[in-house]
Amino acid sequence: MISDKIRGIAANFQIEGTLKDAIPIVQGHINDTYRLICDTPDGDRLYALQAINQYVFRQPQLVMDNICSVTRFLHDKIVAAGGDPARETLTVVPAVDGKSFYIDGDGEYWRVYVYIDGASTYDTVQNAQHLYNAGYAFGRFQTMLADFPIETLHDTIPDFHNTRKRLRDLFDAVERDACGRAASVADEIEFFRRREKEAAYLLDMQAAGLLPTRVTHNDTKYNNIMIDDQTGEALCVIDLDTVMPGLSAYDYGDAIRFAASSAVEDETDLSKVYLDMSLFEQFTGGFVSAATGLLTDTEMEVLPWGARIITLELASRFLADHIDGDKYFKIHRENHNLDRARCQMALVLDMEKRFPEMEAICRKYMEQSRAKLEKR
Ligand code: GN1
Ligand code: MG
Repeated sequence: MISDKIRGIAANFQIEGTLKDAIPIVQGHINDTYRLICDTPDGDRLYALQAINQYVFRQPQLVMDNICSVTRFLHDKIVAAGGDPARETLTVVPAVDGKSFYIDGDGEYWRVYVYIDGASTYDTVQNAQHLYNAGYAFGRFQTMLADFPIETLHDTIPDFHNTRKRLRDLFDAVERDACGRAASVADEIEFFRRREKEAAYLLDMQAAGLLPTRVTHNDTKYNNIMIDDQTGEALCVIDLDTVMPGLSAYDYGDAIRFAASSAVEDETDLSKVYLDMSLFEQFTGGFVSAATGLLTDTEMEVLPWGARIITLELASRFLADHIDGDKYFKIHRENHNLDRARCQMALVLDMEKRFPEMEAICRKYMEQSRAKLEKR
């Protein structure tokens, strides 16, 4: 069943064939997505239709500008390398008027991508090789964008990974206490007060010129990688909404936070939540090997900090949203954002415990892949 609304919206895009189905797909905490199936003489054509969440993205046209310029750039690089751009990067399908989005009667912004067929996303890691490949793909994503004109990117969510400010935002939410929830999470709030200084560690290094600002993805969850059903290769990095100038350690770290955790992001049994070191190792091996030659020594050295701080940051964002009344992240049950915050806090605690081990693993792969590069 296709609703009249979705049919009307789809008609405003340059899609091929006749729309025969529109299936809602549950994906991410932010945007609403449908898979469109269109009948053409050459068989079905698949598309992803998405409503851009305007509470999160205040200027959707700037998000689309970034996505269009980045995917065009990647397209050309992939072609030059002899790859298949239709499967290895997102392709924006223009609206009938040529724009990269369509605004419906309610003022909602919609966009369409070519749906990449024969590949899947996963919420949990199916096998170690997939994870190595995902690490490689996120590392390569940065490498491919190393010479992208960074000054042309819009800051679509200002201070997105400004961890110092994220913690301050949490403390402001506590002050406002919009729903009267702050008192019940006093211990959690204290957890962040004790970590205020280290939250700014990487930002301070960036400000001091010790870490370069790169074109980064900024939302490197494992389910933002499409894995080829046949080969198991990490085919395509998706969800480019937050491509912005950022720190490579945060891209690495956010992927570790999600994929190398022993548990799902909202696990309520905290005894199940820890950093799985064998998953950590797999992802790190892939990422470091793709990023060697690009990342500086200092960037490599701080990768474990990226994981620890980005996990702390997201925990603070979930807790702030819980205190504010669940306005930002979609929730599926009562206290969902609080559960998510507690789970991420448990992961931070475990990373603190295992930190020397994390550093040793990163160092090992850095040395290995540097030796390989020198031999060539
Ligand atoms: C959101 O798009 P999605 O749902 O994967 C969020 C990320 C968080 C993530 C946590 C724009 O990402 O920053 O890390 O949830 N995206 C935005 O699962 O805020
Ligand atoms: Mg996203």
